[in-house]
Amino acid sequence: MSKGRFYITTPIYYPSSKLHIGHTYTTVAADAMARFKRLTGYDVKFLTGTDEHGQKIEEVAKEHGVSPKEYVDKIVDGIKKLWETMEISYDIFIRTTDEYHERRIQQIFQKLYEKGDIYKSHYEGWYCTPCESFWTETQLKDGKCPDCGRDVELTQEEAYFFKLSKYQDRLIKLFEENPEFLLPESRKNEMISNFLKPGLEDLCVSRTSFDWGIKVPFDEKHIIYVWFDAVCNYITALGYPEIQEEDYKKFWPADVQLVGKEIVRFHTIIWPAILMALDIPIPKKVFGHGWILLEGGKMSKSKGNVVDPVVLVERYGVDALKYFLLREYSFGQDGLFTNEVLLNRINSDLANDLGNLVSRTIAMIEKYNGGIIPKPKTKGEYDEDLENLATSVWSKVEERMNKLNYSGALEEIWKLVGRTNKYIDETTPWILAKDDENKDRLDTVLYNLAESIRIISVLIRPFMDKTARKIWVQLGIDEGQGTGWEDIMEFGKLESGIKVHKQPPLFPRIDVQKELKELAGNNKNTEKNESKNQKKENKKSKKKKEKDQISIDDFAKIDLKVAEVIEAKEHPNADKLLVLQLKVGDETRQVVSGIAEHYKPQELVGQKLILVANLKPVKLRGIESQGMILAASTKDKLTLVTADIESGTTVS
Ligand code: ME8
Repeated sequence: MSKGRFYITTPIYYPSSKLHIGHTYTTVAADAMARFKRLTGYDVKFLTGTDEHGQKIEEVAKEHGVSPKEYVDKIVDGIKKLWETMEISYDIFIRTTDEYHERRIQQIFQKLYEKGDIYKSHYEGWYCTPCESFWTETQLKDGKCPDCGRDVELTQEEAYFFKLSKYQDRLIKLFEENPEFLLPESRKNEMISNFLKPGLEDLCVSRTSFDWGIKVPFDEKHIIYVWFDAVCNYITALGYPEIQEEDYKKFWPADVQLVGKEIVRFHTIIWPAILMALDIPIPKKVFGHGWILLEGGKMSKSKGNVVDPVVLVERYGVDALKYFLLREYSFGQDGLFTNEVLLNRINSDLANDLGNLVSRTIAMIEKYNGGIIPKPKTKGEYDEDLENLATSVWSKVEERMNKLNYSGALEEIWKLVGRTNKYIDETTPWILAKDDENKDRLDTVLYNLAESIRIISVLIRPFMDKTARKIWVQLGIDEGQGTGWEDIMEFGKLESGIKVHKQPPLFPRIDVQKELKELAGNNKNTEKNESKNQKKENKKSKKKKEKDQISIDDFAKIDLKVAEVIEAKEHPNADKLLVLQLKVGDETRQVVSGIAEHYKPQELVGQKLILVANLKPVKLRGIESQGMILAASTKDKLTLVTADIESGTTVS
């Protein structure tokens, strides 16, 4: 009987041509949890997918000379293949370009607009394209994106806003009343002190300066902000808002949402606020895991310091890699990856501890009992200790897994691996085998070893499914013969009389020095390829730069005029905007400008500024702006360009 339902999600991945080991960390962790919950009797839904819209994708596709859809289609196939290689047992793979998702996002947007939680206004601020994030001037760090440290662009456009500020108090309450909502604890403090306490601003949720996204249903010039579209995947994948029976009803709210620490803000502030606005429940838990770092920082393609999971899987097998990732690092914290740490961990825990235990036991059953698992007979010292541990590990694993403490869960399992190895040394079967009088005791020892290995094989199923199955082959059992979770609460379930099958070692021992050299050689080849790629990229970007250059004719299209401020007032609906009346020769122009934080209205009267006079008029928060004035901006200061020349003069 099912213990209930369990919904777990990973973030949806940006279609990047090469996902690295850091990306696989989130899916490997989610996969182990999904398998664990299935094994322990839950009805599980495990969601992953791809986040395919946005400016970044549009730009990359352009560089490749293909349409964004052509570009993502190819890459998404590669991502699905990677998850196949990594044996990721997802139930749903959502693409944000799936027709059903796009339709449901429009329905959600419409719903919030009708409710008044989305409204039209004007955005003026900074945008980080690689992170697809909006930032205010004060949030920037040394003028760069505070998340990734890269350049940001000044963005000014008419846009729809989501009333995030309206949900500030409810969000603070959510954190206060649900200590388990965001884990680990340190991330919660970060969200409260960095974002919630300073005060939330409404969030810009539409863009007009590019096309690749889902159209705002009632204003097709706008596309929906990619993060709004992306976070809502967790519910559109279940049918919301169209089909609220079946999956949505059964699986929402999510039990656990796994995310990397850099996107916790989107998942614990913006995402719950959208859910509050929709009047639907908040996920039970968001876990912000740490980063896998290389010397020199976080892995990233632009830094060229990535580790390819496929290379590691080809050399050491998928189970070794999954085990390593979950055992070596504490899930909430950052951890440093080196080949040496990986190889040593495989050798010590997998080749030595587990691999040797299985091969020694099978070899002894072959040698001392003709390959047949004997019936246990004479009890002896050490048996009880082994049995007690073997039948209690499952509850410790459950406890650790429910806290997403993967490393701790594996540590508990390896206590049993170690105890069983020690049991061999204590009972010395090779000495018992020398004397027929000890045959009954030898039978018990061999049985207990095989039984303990059966229990270990079930315990490792969520983490290393293939290895568990390989152990069953060696023990001569099939799935269903003592391989379920409930079968490890009792010692003695393994049938006697079964024939064992010796197989090659589960994890061959690695010659670390030799392997390190080969991996370094591999890297050099990759570096060579990468430097080739870099050259290609440079060529491409040179071409792009050339393409980005404009001709004198293009420039001549811009009509710049000297304009004198004859009146300046605060905008009635926006703190950051001023409304200026400008004299341009004989004409008067009204311009709305985002300079209120830098200039007081009275300072401006009489100043002669440079106006882009032939810009199409737009309404900014309800007031028409007939042009734009030029300003130079440094990190935190904005200075208007002035000219002591008669108003109306053309600047060229
Ligand atoms: O963030 N170590 O997608 P993504 C650990 N599309 N985890 C890492 C990592 C590293 N070195 N590098 C990446 C996005 N990750 C958005 C999500 S969800 C509505 C939208 C993790 O492809 C990262 O933290 O950049 C994130 O959890 C996942 O890989 C996908 O990252």
